[in-house]
Amino acid sequence: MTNPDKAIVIDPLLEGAGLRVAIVAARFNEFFVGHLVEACQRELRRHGVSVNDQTLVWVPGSFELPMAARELISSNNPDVVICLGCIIRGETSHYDHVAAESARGIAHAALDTGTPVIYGVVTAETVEQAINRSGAKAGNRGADAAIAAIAMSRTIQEIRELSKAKSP
Ligand code: INI
Repeated sequence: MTNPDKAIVIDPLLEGAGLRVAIVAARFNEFFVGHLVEACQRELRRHGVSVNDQTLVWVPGSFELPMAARELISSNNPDVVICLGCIIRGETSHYDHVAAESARGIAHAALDTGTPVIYGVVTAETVEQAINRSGAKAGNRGADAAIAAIAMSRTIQEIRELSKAKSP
């Protein structure tokens, strides 16, 4: 029911039970991505996402993350897809192309399909930065991605409920 004195606020609890979550992980720099996957799965379970509701798909590199995310959405209809990868700068411009296309592709996958797609890709200038962002000094991007996935899927669900409640 609408209350004229109160703004409608959508700020859902991080409740994972019942959510169907697909993880797409890039094998390139697998040493780091493995740590992201483990932390992501642990965090999903900690928030109630059943192991039976989780799918894990490996792709060759971060460049391939968007295509697999889109395919999972069209064939499996998950509540959310989490993309995990690790891109480390080398001596050529390759890093820039892979980093730009994976970020752009992940954003488009979400915007074009209406299913949240979470960007859990570590982009690092050095191996040390990659170590720190995959579980050492600067947290773990995989765990952060799990939280973002639950938050976004619940938020999108609640926004959709809102528009249903408003329609005549
Ligand atoms: N893929 C990554 O995930 N991380 C990298 O650091 C990386 N570098 O630096 O090359 C990388 N390249 C592979 C790329 O993602 C594709 O798999 C490949 O180009 C085939 O399409």
